[in-house]
Amino acid sequence: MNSPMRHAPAPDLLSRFAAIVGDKYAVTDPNDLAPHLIEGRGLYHGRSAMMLKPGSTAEVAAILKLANETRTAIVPQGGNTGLVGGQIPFDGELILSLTRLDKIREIDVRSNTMTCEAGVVLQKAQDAAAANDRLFPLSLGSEGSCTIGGNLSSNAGGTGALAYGIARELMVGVEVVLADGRIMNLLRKLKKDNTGYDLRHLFVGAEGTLGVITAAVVKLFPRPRSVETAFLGVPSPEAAVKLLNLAQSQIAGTVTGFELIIREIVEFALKHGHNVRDPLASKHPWYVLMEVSSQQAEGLRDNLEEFLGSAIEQDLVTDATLAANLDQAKAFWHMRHTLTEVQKPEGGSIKHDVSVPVAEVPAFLAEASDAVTKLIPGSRPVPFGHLGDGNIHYNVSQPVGADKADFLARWGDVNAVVDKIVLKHNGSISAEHGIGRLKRDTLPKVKDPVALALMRDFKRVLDPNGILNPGKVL
Ligand code: 2HG
Ligand code: ZN
Repeated sequence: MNSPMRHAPAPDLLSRFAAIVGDKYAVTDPNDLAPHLIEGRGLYHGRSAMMLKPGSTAEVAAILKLANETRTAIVPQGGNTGLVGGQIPFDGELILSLTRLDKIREIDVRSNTMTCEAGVVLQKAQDAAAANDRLFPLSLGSEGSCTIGGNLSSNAGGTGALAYGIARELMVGVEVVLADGRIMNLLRKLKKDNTGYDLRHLFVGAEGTLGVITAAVVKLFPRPRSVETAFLGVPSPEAAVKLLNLAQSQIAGTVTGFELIIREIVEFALKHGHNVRDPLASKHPWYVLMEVSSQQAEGLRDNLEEFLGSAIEQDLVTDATLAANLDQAKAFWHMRHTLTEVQKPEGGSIKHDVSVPVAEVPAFLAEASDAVTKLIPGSRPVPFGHLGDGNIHYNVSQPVGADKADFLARWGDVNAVVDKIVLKHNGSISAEHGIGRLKRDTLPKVKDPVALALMRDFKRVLDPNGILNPGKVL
């Protein structure tokens, strides 16, 4: 594969790119570029001479055509909320911001589909679906700023995946601009379309390395007529798994959320979060935030109360509080979504976004905590995550009073210990955040070698000049 340009493009080339979008949308002011060069965790700082903000798919196509002809590397960016550095220009690549492609092109309530451009903010998509009495169920902590294009490119998971599926499963059709500027229009609304290779899924989860997603058709669902939310104290992850299985088989409604949270990170939230209150009167080692939804307007609360009564009898739940109203339910979710932020004031945090089969989660948690605290005495594992998907954010905070840089220097060591346990349990080292730059060097150690070779082949075919998000994933 040819290497793309690693140095800043010459001024006359930058002018040619700027001419495609117009000067107003070719950002070069360092102050305006700055927020696009760093990511939320502050792990990476990139550099770039220009951010292009195209206003149409045709402009994206023109940009990629020129980039391909001139071997200019491009990093696509949506809301810049990615957690593995996939959206950061590490070597002076031009940033291709999709945020101006922010139109919802169509909501088809009878086919239950919505056609969104890549830059539509997730919350706007959710709100538009709700305004049409439909549900778009993708839900993430960053939903106020992440975009549909980024969600699909990173194959986001989030809290609704348990019932409704991950981003890949919510995508029905897609429009992609290829590295050479060709536009591939697969914007169909069809569940069944058996016309040869299904190319749509190549671009979902590819983190912008195979093409640039400019629009997508996503699935809509009927809006639940009743939703109940409960915050539960549970004695152990083992009890939480049993509770999940019981809920899935017993409740006459769908379990639409099942988040496991360790007490220690609830303490972080109480200490550092805004408007966070301890949801239960006494402390519990673990919590489950559970949501159930039904198409019946009546009866769900009674079902849930009855279910929790029997769960308490079976010692699966030690204390429970049901949201009395929508505001309280929002407060529970607010606490859940604040968990990433509240780790920051506690100093360095070494992250693992991993998955194991649901049944293996308790063993994984016990083994990982044992190994990590042996490796770094005093380090504080604060696991939480989407138990219903076997997806745990196995984050480890630095020992109190330790030096942050010294602790973060152990990132690789801690990852190695945790990843080994993940693999032992037939899990994945990246459940929902992707590979990006963060896990690029780990991927070859864990991926089936034939699959990895095929991934490289696809990359060569689709991006022979290596201009699309170089150095990410592969
Ligand atoms: C979440 O589930 C996100 O809140 C981020 O995936 C988790 O902080 C993290 O590692
Ligand atoms: Zn998550």
